[in-house]
Amino acid sequence: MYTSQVPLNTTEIIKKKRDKQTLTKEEIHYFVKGVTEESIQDCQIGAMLMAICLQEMTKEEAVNLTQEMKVSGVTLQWPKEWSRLVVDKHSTGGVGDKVSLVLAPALAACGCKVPMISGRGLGHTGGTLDKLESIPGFNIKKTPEEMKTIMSEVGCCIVGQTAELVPADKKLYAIRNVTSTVDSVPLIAASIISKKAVESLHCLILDVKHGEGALFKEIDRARKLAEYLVDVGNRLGIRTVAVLSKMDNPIGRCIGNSLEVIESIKCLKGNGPKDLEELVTYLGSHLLYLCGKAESSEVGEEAIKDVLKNGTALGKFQAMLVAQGVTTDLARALCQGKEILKRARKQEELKAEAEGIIQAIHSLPLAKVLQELGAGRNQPEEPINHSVGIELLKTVGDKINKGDSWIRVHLEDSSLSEAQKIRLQKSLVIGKMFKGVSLVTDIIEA
Ligand code: IUR
Repeated sequence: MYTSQVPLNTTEIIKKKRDKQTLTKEEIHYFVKGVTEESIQDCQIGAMLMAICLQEMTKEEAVNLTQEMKVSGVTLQWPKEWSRLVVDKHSTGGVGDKVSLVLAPALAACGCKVPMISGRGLGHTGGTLDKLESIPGFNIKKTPEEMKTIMSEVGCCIVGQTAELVPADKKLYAIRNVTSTVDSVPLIAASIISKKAVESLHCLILDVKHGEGALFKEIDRARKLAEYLVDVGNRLGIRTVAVLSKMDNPIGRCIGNSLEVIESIKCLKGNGPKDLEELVTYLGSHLLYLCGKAESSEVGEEAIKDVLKNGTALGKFQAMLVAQGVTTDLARALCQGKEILKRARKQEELKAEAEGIIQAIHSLPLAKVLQELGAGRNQPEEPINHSVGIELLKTVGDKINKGDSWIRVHLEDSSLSEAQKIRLQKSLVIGKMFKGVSLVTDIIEA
């Protein structure tokens, strides 16, 4: 219950934050309630977000904001016997990042429960929901009761946010997008952790990316965000750790929705690209250790590698597809590797202009060209073409000869323009020597 000496007033609360004062729990409650009930104006929300962005928040304020956002809608409830098993992962987004499609079923195969609420892509980053929607019949809309049934029968589901889940975030995120207030650390933390907190998680692992294709390019800013997220997550009662990982080169060899599903299935059969498998194994092993399913992260690593090799993770993926609306025959054929997903009408390959060893393939120009070709959206809710994508025929560390095809672009109607070809060619960096590097740069624990 909240009691106040003086009636609360939105204008005064904005002024207080503008003047760098600390907001009370009561004031934050009043603001978030006003956002959820639409009793305060959008211009006031925008002003408050800008004040937070410029003046920041104390950790206490950020925790209160996260908690209030969490309770702005319903919280998912699970049977008591699952209390230590419910886990999830969140990534700050990257190019070719299909880790969730592999990790959720792999964790379910290890006995965890994974109620993953995911998002759509915006701008150059892809979204897990868009990837899954390239599979005919896949339904991202599930009620809490339906989620419970799927979690009970399969162990994992990947669904979209609904109007009942963290409605305050939906409104705040939309306004952040048009007020240049997206990259505020307390606002990012409140947005991400509130959505994970409604899943009633025991453990959470965060993959915080840094590098040219990431939200924060500099590792120091990514580290600050990771530490903040870990602290807020733990203060909300979720055992949270974060991993810092590089987002310079695309993850895996495929970018684009349906191509990424096909690559994920390869990884679920133990034949995925090395970097994707490295990330899935690293994140999964630490989560298994965190929730007590493995005695150490090394034991967890073996468990994840086993379920990718012995077919149980693939079985969970197939069962999840069926539970979420895909026909049994189609899910089986897709998992058997049959060509089920719609292909784009054209394919164009580009050839290397020099010889040597590939040092880097810059992810950002690739993702931006794909967005122009219709694989990504400029506005929320805009339709996208799931078949448009890129296959890397060569990858970082490979030897390449002049004239070798290194990239295959799948596109629908138009051809690549000369300017697009130049941007793609410039993303390929060829040199003489190559030292292999790990994707994961650090782990941040409470
Ligand atoms: N993803 C979220 O769920 N919230 C955010 O603020 C960002 C990414 I940035």
